[in-house]
Formats: sequence, C-alpha cells, structure tokens
Amino acid sequence: MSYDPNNIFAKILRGEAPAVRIYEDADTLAFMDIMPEADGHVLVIPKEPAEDLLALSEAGAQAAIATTRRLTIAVKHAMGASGVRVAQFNGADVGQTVPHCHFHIVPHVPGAPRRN
Ligand code: DGP
Repeated sequence: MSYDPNNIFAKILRGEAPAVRIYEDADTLAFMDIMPEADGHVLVIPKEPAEDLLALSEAGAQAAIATTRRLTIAVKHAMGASGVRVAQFNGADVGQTVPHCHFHIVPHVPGAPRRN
C-alpha cells in the first residue's frame, strides 16, 4: 500500500481539517479522537507520512512511542483513570480505518460510560 496524502490525518497535520490538538512537537501530533471510545480518548500520530507502524522509520517509531508514553501518563492523571489502553492497528483487516499510522490512548475510569 502506498501512502495517501489526502487521508484525514494528513489533512489535520497540514491544518486543512480541524482537530482538537493537545500536543505537538517536531515529529508528532496528538489530538482528541472524534469518535471516542471513552472520554479522554487521544490519538498520537507521527508527522512522517507512513500508513502504519510497519512503514514507519525507526526514528519515527521512537518519536511516536515516546509521545504516546508521555501522553498516556498525562491522560491517566487528567482523567483519574484506573488504567489506560494503548492500541494501534495495521491494516484494514484488523480494523485500521485511517491510513496514517496512529496510536489510540483510551483511559478507563471506573463507572464512566463507553462512548461507542
Ligand atoms: P483506526 O480504526 O485505528 O484507524 O482509528 C481511527 C480513529 O480515527 C477512530 O477512532 C476515529 C478517528 N477519526 C476518524 N476521522 C477523524 C477526524 O476527522 N478527526 C479526528 N479527531 N478523529 C478521527
């Protein structure tokens, strides 16, 4: 699969589509998921144009995972979560719907509703 520069996360990266951005550095961007599985559901993406983790460079993976780790700590604290699920899908056959590598950070707050 080749990278599609018109996927929605590429448009968010270029500022062509809106997003609730919560963190950005030279290599990564994080924003709120528009279809959250729970309140506080965050997505982390590398800026490198890679459709999934397999296509991402070693340096891109290190940056994305470092940001995911930092924001997992922040989301857990901010949401008062008892645990946090970090998920990442590679390929439509396993549920990837947006073809730009991304990490889901989904906090679990006891008693809070699931959103979808
Ligand atoms: P996945 O199934 O792993 O490819 O997850 C893609 C996620 O992206 C899904 O939870 C919904 C989210 N999403 C799709 N379109 C948009 C969008 O336009 N804005 C934001 N913030 N999130 C989106």
